[in-house]
Amino acid sequence: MFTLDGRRALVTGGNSGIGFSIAMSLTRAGASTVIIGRNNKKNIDAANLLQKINPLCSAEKFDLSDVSKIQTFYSRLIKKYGLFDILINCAGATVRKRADMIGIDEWNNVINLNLTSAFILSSEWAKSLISNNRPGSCIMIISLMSEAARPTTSAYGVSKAGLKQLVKSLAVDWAKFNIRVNGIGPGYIKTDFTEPLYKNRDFSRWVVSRTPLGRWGNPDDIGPAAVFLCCDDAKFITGQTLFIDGGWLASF
Ligand code: GCO
Repeated sequence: MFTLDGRRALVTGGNSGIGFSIAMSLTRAGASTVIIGRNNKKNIDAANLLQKINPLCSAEKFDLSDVSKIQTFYSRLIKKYGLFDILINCAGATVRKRADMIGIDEWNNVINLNLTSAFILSSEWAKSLISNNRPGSCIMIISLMSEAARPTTSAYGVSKAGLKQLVKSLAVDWAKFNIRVNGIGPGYIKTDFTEPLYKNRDFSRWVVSRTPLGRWGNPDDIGPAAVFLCCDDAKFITGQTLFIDGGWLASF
């Protein structure tokens, strides 16, 4: 059960944190995984770790917020690696400022990377599968901020709420091609991304007391769910978002 033997996976934001945990889990389950990241050194370090499990794993440097270049980038990618059965959209950014302090460029940057790039890349990915009559599984990485707001999360939360609806829209559009689209909504997870949050003692204590399971999450809490959603045992699951949040959304 829960095998991804022989599958090819693409993970954006895959060189650290949640993306890397997912890349590792997919690879351990049998997939050959290509990660996309902006930082060359982090890409190489992550790819080295993945290659210890599967030598076919690899990393590609690309900035997904450059949305007009995604189409060309993706066609280059499939010429090099072949089609991808699995796509994980994990690349993301935030601007932690009160709404009236956010500049238009900062807003656009978050929406572009978190939402628009995921839409364009997923569309290119689906097109390549549809024209080759191949099934596929895509996962969007959402957030608690698609459901609830905290001060300083407006751009980020709007992008994630959009992404959660995109999961449903794409799932419905592509179901007839046996292309499934689901979301994973991580709770508060300790990564580079949340470092400013967990290094803040008051905030960190708030997370622990607010989370029924009583702790911050780790990236390793996320990877296995991606394996499950992508494998054939989940073949009737599409359009769903699974929150992995220690019970955060279930309590108030
Ligand atoms: C932020 C956000 C993120 C996540 C949170 C819950 O300020 O960057 O709140 O940290 O959304 O981890 O999913």
